[in-house]
Amino acid sequence: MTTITSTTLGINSELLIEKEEQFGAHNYHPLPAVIERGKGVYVWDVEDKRYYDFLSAYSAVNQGHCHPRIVNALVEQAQKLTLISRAFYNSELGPYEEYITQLFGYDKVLPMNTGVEAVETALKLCRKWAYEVKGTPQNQAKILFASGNFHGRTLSVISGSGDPSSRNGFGPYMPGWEMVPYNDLPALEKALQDPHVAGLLIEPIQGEAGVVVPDEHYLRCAYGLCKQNNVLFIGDEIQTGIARTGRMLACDHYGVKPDILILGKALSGGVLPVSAVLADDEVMMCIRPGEHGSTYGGNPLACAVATAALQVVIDEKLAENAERLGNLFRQALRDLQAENDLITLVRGKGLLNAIVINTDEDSDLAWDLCLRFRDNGLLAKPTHGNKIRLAPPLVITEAEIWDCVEIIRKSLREV
Ligand code: IF1
Repeated sequence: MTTITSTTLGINSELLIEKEEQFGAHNYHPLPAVIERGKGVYVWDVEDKRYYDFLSAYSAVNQGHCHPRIVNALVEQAQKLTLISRAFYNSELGPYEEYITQLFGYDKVLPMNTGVEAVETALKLCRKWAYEVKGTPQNQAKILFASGNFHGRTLSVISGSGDPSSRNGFGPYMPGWEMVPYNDLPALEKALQDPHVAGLLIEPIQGEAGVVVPDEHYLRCAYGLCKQNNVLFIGDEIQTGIARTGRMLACDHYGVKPDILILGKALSGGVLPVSAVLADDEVMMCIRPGEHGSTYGGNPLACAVATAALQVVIDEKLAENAERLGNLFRQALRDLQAENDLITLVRGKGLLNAIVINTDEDSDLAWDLCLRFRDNGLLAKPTHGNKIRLAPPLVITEAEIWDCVEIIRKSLREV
């Protein structure tokens, strides 16, 4: 593990990091930067040093930090009613449900809070649909997970993960999940021959794997294979959705409409945990009162915030901005790659991008490069050792992109 050393880290930062080390569980290894406030694409640390945020809380703050319209919706609703539970109706839920279902084109929505809860909800829905509609014998339903996936941290979801650090030491695992290789149509076709397969859970672009974009026809054909075999295509757009990749959904690039759509993260603009599962009646009506729920799911605060967060994405044309600036940014990164042999690969879509660094996964080089980025005023973090995700808030301007390209160029020279 790399030691925390820096020329720019102030005394307050050092003290606050020590507190987290001492009193917090060590389930993370953060890059040493202690952030106190944010506005748009910028965040400031406790010493008031300003950074571009190129992680965007894993794409939860697509709308930029502390977007005034979203914060305003939060504050106004917080002064009226925050939580009543689903034991009663509330004034915000119906209008939000109408808005989000019409926006994405589904009959119904089931509101949850964190991303992984929405994934769990989708998996439960898929099993219920298998038994009630597809006619799968009880307890025989299988759901396919893709290799390299990341869908969250619950026991059931890690049971479908191939990543040893997510999975090892937490058994026994949930039965009924099967792994198929990502971006491999023949393997999928073979797996779908099993008549007990009820669903395919898939990220259209794999985030945690290091922004892995599948072949152009993969998702369209995977969707087609699911249809042929009466299997639900379950799209996890928690990270790729809400304009991040240059369309409202990453699936929109490929002309695919998931049977079950899972949203989270930027659905709230990073203000509070809000997630959602969308599906048509044939699937959603398989769940009846008492069979699923959550204390906070569909709370009025979340509904007000999510409505504002989605409106901001549309009104500020963030998908268009992500598409245009993403193309510019990837080209600039490829130019950097040409002049510097530290970068072996540039990949992504819209403003969800990653560079692969020319080392193995155990090397500290990507981490050291991220420390340089930080010292030069840009925050990003390595994934799987040698990949760095570069995903700024979608409100970033072209001038700011060029400024960041300069920071990256400078840091590459220094490392
Ligand atoms: C952490 C990764 C990103 C997700 C997809 C479900 C969830 C996530 C496609 C669960 C969450 C987060 C969680 C975060 C790190 C982060 C992540 F690197 F681990 F994979 F974004 F790339 N589906 N992803 O990406 O959502 O329950 O967390 O709200 O610290 O674990 P959640």
